[in-house]
Formats: sequence, C-alpha cells, structure tokens
Amino acid sequence: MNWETGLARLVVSAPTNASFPATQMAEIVMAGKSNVGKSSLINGLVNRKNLAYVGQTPGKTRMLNFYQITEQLMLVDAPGYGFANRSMQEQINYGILMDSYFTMRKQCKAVLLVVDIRRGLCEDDKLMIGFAKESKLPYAIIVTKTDKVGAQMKAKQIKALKEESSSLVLSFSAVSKEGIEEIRELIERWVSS
Ligand SMILES: Nc1nc2c(ncn2[C@@H]2O[C@H](COP(=O)(O)OP(=O)(O)O)[C@@H](O)[C@H]2O)c(=O)[nH]1
Ligand SMILES: [Mg+2]
Repeated sequence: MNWETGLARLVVSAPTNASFPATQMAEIVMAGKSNVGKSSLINGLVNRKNLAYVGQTPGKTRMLNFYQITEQLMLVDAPGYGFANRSMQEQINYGILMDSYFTMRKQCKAVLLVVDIRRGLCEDDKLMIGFAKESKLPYAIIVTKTDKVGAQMKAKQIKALKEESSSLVLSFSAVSKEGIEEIRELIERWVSS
C-alpha cells in the first residue's frame, strides 16, 4: 500500500453518527487520551507535517475525524477522552458517539490504542479495549513519545503494557520516526484481512 500518495485528506469531522461519511473503505480507529500524540502518529504514517492538527486544545476534539489515507483506507481519529474537566453530559455524548460508531461501521477492521509511554493505560483506554472485544475487533497498542524515555524505561513500560493488555505493543516517536514501517504493516494486515 502506498501511504505517501499526497491524496490523504480530512473527509469529515463528525459530531454525531449523522455525519459519518457514506463510504465503504476499511477503517481503523485510533483512540487515546488527548495529547498522547494521535495526530502526530497520523502525520507520521502519511509522512506529512500538517494533515492532522497537532496540539489541538482538548475542547476541540469532541468529534470523530475521518481521514482518507488511500483508496482502501480511512483512519478515524477518535476524540481525546478522559479529561477531568469534561462535563457529565460531554462524557455521555462521547459514549453515545463511540457506541454508535462501533455498532454502525461494519467496515471498521481494528482499533489502535495510542498511549504515552510515560503513562500506563487509563480507565478510558480499558473501556476502549472493552468496546473492541465486545465488537470482536482486533486491537493493538501504540506507545508514543518513545524519544522522551531511556532504553531501560522504554523496555520496562512496554513489558508492563503487554502484560496488562495481553495485546501487541508497538512503539512510535514523531521525533525519531521509529516504528512507522511496523505500524503501517500492521494496519495493512488488518485492511486485507
Ligand atoms: N517528544 C515528542 N513529542 C510528541 C510526540 N508526539 C506528539 N508530541 C507532542 O505532544 C503534543 C500532542 O500531540 P498531538 O499529536 O496533537 O496529540 P493528540 O492530542 O493525541 O492528537 C504536541 O505538542 C506534540 O508535538 C513524540 O513522539 N515525541
Ligand atoms: Mg489530535
């Protein structure tokens, strides 16, 4: 699959399921807390600086962002969750949005959970793993910002996450660019499955 066609674009930011695009291509969801580096990961995968907006304020990430990557692939950036200052209503709305996504989008192939290497899984990450299991979707964890820790800490955190989630854990750094090929290959395997 050619990830660098230059055709990648944001198709829609959907606040509710009414705005999900009428497309059939395979979708991979990227979920994770605000600021973990989801946008930077999307940009790294397509080798573009500004496809996904980096450093967006948490308040602006309440929608599902559908990024078309190739003719066969859409990456769906799930809004950052787990913000303590979110109102109960916003948390409920987020739950409804994700629930309708997983119920409606039969073209969803897998979930990538994006986690900052310096932090473990948060409660919402565990909830997302629950969504994936319930929907019988494969999932994996991408630890980001690996440039921020030493080799020992990195190995220790990855081992702990593998044990906690019993899933595949791959690394990514937007600074060193490590991990791009492995993550692309994982997504390609999911898309062709
Ligand atoms: N050092 C370092 N900083 C990163 C990395 N990925 C993201 N960041 C920074 O973390 C902040 C949040 O990144 P962003 O991609 O917007 O996270 P998102 O909220 O999950 O989409 C920004 O200031 C990024 O520059 C990384 O791999 N290494
Ligand atoms: Mg983002």
